[in-house]
Amino acid sequence: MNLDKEKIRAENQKNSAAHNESFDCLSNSLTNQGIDIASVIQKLGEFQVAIPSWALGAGGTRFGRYGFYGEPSTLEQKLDDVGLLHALTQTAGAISLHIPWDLPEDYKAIKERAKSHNIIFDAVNSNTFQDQKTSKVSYRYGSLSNSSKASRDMAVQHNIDVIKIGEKLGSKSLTVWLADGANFPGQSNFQSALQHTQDSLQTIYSELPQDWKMFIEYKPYEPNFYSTVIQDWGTSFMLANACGEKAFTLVDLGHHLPNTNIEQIVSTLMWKGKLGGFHFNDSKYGDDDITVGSIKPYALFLIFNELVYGMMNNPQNPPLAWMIDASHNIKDPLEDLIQSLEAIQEAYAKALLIDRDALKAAQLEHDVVQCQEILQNAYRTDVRPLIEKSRLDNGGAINPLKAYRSLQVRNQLIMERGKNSVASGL
Ligand code: LRH
Ligand code: MN
Repeated sequence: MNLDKEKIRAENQKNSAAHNESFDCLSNSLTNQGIDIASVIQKLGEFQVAIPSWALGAGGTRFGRYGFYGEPSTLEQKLDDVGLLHALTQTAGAISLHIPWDLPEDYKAIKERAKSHNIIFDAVNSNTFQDQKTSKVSYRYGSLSNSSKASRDMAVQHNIDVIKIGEKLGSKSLTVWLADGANFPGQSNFQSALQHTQDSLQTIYSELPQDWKMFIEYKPYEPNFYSTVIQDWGTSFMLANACGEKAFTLVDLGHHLPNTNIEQIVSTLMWKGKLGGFHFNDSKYGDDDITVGSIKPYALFLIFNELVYGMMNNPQNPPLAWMIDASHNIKDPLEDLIQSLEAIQEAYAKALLIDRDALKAAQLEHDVVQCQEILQNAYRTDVRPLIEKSRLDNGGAINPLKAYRSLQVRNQLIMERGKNSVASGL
């Protein structure tokens, strides 16, 4: 299914009066504060988030799965769905594939399909947390960290195969997340597990093309519930340094113990030039993988405050990979992703409005109250007219969710794909 620009333009007609009014009001007040809104709108337009190929259908939990009708059951259909999101939001210009869930068959056709939707292939993700039917050995007790050399070799080879697949698609980065760990004290030797992991990652790294990056994703627990080999940012940072300058830490927002100060982790990694990218989502308890900004929008704003500061002051940190990592249990996956993209743009736009000179002055004067006032003045600004303008300028919908519903996109997908199509992934 394609969403042609004409249909989107017609939808925008319905919302343009309200948009123009709120935009004029906001741009006057921001311009009076000396803010260059044209550069804010441009930065929003340039901000492209990769959509996870594993989050275009209903995920489900161990307690069950409630399917969504019209799910994409092929990689082609997944590319079409990301194309829909990008047509409406103009900020979803990439897809992140998970191998083998999304193993391309016809590379030429897949690349043409992506091109037809103006989307590129962002990081490719390896999967050494599930045994494949063809597997000769198992990942039951780990992959890159496994005491069994056969399991380590299989996992290393899989990552090298994933790089080759990514190269054929034009991707420029590999994301490695390991479920490796233990469920009980005494089950594994922490040091040998870490040594095996470091050696295995260095072997994979030695196969990384010159212009590629390797992202090492950390997580404190699940599916192992006593220890995880790459449990926190420090371990990922240490392993990235052990590999080399093309290896970086990937921050998945859901991979932190309660009340972790994630914005300080982001700041530290950018200072060291080792922040590779993000998996955006939100959570109240564990790795809930729910809609970005649906639980802790202020925390997301504080993270973007450090990101904007880092992008202005840390040339040692390369451009970041922005990706969503979500799982949908109760919302239409495309509506959920539209809401996540909106929340990301909102946090970024608010962070771009922070008066950094005034904040620096207040910090140096230890005017703690003023520091908070400066941050919250930006946070309290309703930036939606700026995001709408950025979409409008790039041919998107002023209000993607309204347009998605008004154009009956889900019903059309059901007519095309039927009620029983199931998407691979989480
Ligand atoms: C692990 C994770 C990782 C992916 C998986 C789908 O929790 O965040 O990024 O491989 O989800
Ligand atoms: Mn993730």
